[in-house]
Amino acid sequence: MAHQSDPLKIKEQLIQKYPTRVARKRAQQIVVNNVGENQAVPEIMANVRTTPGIITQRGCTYAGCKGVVLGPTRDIVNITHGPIGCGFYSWLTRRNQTRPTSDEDHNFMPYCFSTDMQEDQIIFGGEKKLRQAIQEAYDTLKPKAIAVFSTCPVGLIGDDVHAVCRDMKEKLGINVFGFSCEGYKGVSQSAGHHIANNQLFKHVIGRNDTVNPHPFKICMLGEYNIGGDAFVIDDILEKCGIKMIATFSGNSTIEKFENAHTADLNCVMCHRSINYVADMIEKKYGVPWIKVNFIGADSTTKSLRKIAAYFDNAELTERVEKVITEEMKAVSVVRKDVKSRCKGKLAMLFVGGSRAHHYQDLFNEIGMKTVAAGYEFAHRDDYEGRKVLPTIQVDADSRNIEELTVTADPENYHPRKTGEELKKLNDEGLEVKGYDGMMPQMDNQTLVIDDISQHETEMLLEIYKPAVFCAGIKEKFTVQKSGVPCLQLHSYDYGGPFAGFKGAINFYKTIDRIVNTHIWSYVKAPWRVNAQPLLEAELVETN
Ligand code: CFM
Repeated sequence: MAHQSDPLKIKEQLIQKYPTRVARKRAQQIVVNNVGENQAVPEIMANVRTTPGIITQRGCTYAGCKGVVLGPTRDIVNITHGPIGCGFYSWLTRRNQTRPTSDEDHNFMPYCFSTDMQEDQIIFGGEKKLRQAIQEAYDTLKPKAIAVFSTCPVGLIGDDVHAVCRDMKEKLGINVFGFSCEGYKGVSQSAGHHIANNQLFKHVIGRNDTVNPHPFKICMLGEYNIGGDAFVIDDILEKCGIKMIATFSGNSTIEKFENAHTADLNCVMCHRSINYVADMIEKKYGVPWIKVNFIGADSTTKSLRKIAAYFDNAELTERVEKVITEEMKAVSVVRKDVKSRCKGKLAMLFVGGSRAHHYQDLFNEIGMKTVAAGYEFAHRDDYEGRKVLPTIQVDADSRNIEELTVTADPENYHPRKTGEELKKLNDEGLEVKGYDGMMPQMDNQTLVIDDISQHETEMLLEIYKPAVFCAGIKEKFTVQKSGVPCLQLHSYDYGGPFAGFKGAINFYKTIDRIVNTHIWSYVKAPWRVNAQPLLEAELVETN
């Protein structure tokens, strides 16, 4: 296929082979970017069901709840109530790291807990076995908290996990709570994030009101410590003199969650997975939130300055600037060198619900161009910006997820800033409670594709031949068989961290190695090596 540069034509090509109805739907999920005045961008269809038969890269609701949001917390025993496969396949595959503070500190992450549901439970109910599993976990490990995650069959047979959790909480005297995060509950893992957020808010956040006297207290929301990213961010903040009360949920503990509402500012890193917690904490406790991004050295600089601007303290600002200057020295040297070899090369990013946006900053820093990008399961606001929230139509699938009604806490609602102060910050350019989304930052004429299919991926690779394709384990090897290197941006393959200044240097070097090696031009898929097909079949007509 000849290289074409008209993205509209390429869009047509991508959907050309689909049946009419499928093509019509995909046409709304594939958009040629066009940034207008006030950062207006075209509308994209997102967070809708994948058409059956299309190979999607999405995960399930259980994965979003158990794997993504709660998985990185080391001292909660997370029990999967369901068949063993659900537990097994969500067992540390995400490379979320943790660092217990001492040998006494619990760390259950290397374990996989499951009720191992069998036919017997499917037919006669699984509540008894769940009760036993909770008891056994308690007797063996004496954890501070136990969480229970429902898988598809649990919802189908109607086990009441919440009633079991309530009983066991009373019996054992520790926090036991459940999640109705059956895999089919939403159109993707995104529903699982929302369910996780709700239950954390209901059962955990706000249980410990002790206020740390530190003047600059923040929480980091939506940073899951993949490949050690949260460690890097923690180090930077510590150098700057900023106190981290809790991270949701990289390297976290249940005690940190319980105390999270005492921070003075929430910094939202992954907007998609955790903006609900940020909103609810603001409503109940008066803690404002800002969007940050620690992926990219320039983005890290910007985010640190945002935090400093919020606290508006001369000493803090000075310290932050000092850290930035020091760290940027090493960054600039490597960046310049790597840029000389990577400039102008093409990148594509199809990842989750925030990284396809954040990592474009890193590519920009070394002069690479993102020609196509998209999320697997994000919503329109992650593409077009939070300003579109009021115009998003709530469909039956979204209505399926509980929307908590949150009001100001009679005792613990303390607005950290007055309305006037917040307005002043906004006027000065520090957008509180805002997120512009991916599209306004992308060039015009680039392709934005929601929930990309395997077929479209293969077409894009053939048309653009990008220098690197960023995705996950499901795509990795088919992409590489087409002669294009694939960097996993979920797990970072075996590498990382990529966050902060040190992570940026690591990323530049990783990309340099990937896009400047020649081996990819020698790769030929087996079916392209042999002129003759390896297998042949004949259509036999039967009556
Ligand atoms: Fe947020 Fe994530 Fe992501 Fe996500 Fe994920 Fe992930 Fe991701 Mo994989 S919480 S939306 S559900 S940044 S596991 S750490 S890499 S798809 S882009």
